Order: sequence, then C-alpha cells, then structure tokens
Amino acid sequence: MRSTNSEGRYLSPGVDQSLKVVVLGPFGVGKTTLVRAVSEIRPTSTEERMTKAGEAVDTLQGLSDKTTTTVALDFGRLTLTDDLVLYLFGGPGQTRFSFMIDELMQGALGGVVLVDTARITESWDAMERMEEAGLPYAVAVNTFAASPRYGEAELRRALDLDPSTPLVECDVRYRESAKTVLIALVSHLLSRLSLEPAS
Ligand SMILES: Nc1nc2c(ncn2[C@@H]2O[C@H](COP(=O)(O)OP(=O)(O)OP(=O)(O)O)[C@@H](O)[C@H]2O)c(=O)[nH]1
Ligand SMILES: [Mg+2]
Repeated sequence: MRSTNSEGRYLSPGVDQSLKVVVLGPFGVGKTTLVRAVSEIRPTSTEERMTKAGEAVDTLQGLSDKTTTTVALDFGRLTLTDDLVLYLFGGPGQTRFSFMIDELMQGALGGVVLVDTARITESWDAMERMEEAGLPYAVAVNTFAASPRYGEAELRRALDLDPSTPLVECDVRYRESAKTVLIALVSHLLSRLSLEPAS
C-alpha cells in the first residue's frame, strides 16, 4: 500500500477527494512562488529566463530580483486535510501567454486571484475570467513591502468584490501564509455547497 513518505511524494491512503485549483493574477504577482511554497511534491514549473528583447513588454517595476517568467503553468499538490488533496495550477501572467489560461481552467473547481496593491486593476482580468467561467474564487493580496496598504472595505471597493468572495492577505513566500489562502478558498467552496438545494 502506498503511503506518505518523508518527502510527501505519495498521497495519504485516506485521501478520497481532490480539487483542481487555478492560481491567476498579473505578471510577477507571486503565482509561481505560491505554488512552490505550498507544494508537497517537487513543483513543476515552466519558467523561462526573461531576455533583453523582452524588456519592453516584461515590466519589472518593483521586481528587480525576478529573472524568469512562467510561459505555460506551475503545478503542485497540497494535502489539506486527511481526506482532501488540492491540485494547484498556476497560470502565466503575461498577456501574450493568456491563451493558456482557458486550458488551465478546464475542470477546475475553484480559483485564487492574486493582487499586488500597487497595481490593483491588473488583477481585474483574472477576476473576470473566473467569473466568466462561473468559477468560485478567493482573492489574495500578496503583501509586497513597497506596495500601499489598504483596509478591507477599501480593497473590496477597489476590486468591486462580491461580499461573499473571500479576501485575504498573505505573503506567498511562506508556506503557512500561502496555505491560509487555500483554506479560505476551500471554506468558501464548502459554504457554497451547503447553500445549494439538495437534489
Ligand atoms: N517582497 C516580496 N517579494 C515577493 C513576494 N512574493 C514574490 N516575491 C518575489 O516577486 C517575484 C515574483 O514572483 P513569481 O512567483 O515569479 O511571480 P509570477 O506571478 O509567477 O510571475 P509570472 O509567472 O512571470 O507572471 C519573485 O522574484 C519573488 O521572489 C512577496 O510577497 N514579497
Ligand atoms: Mg509564474
């Protein structure tokens, strides 16, 4: 029988539910960092070095240590409870790769939209995609030190968030912080399920 080894490579035997979750947001907001921080398996990434030729389109304001960008997807896995595993798919942030996102969203049951408060409006596209796909999502502010801080009410207004959509703050570089985003999403999905009329 397979069981979780020290690297967490295999699924626990009790896991009988899985959820596909997509992580979207603008260029450099921290999607790859989030998937890497929480994944219990070695995450799959499709990072390519950004080139001199891309400088005109790859805006690096505030991201001076960023040297690569996702060209297709990030993939990771997180066993959240004894019986529930999340399969995480991070998308590319650059608009020229956005055709990938519809593919990534196929079969997803929930999503995370990451926000940098220095450029809130850049997350609208990801939110719109979730809404068009009818996919419940949580919004997570990745707190960059140089970005302004806002109160929850102000943020909700700026994002035009539905009152039921979870909004959390996190630092995606840290596993426990990044996990709070996924816990908020799963709680949201469960509360929606419990509101659905039984068939
Ligand atoms: N200061 C700070 N830096 C962060 C934080 N999160 C990520 N970074 C850094 O910001 C950069 C962006 O990270 P990525 O995870 O590559 O962003 P991405 O959204 O996957 O980017 P693309 O795939 O290119 O769209 C990296 O250099 C991270 O080390 C954060 O919370 N605070
Ligand atoms: Mg990335």
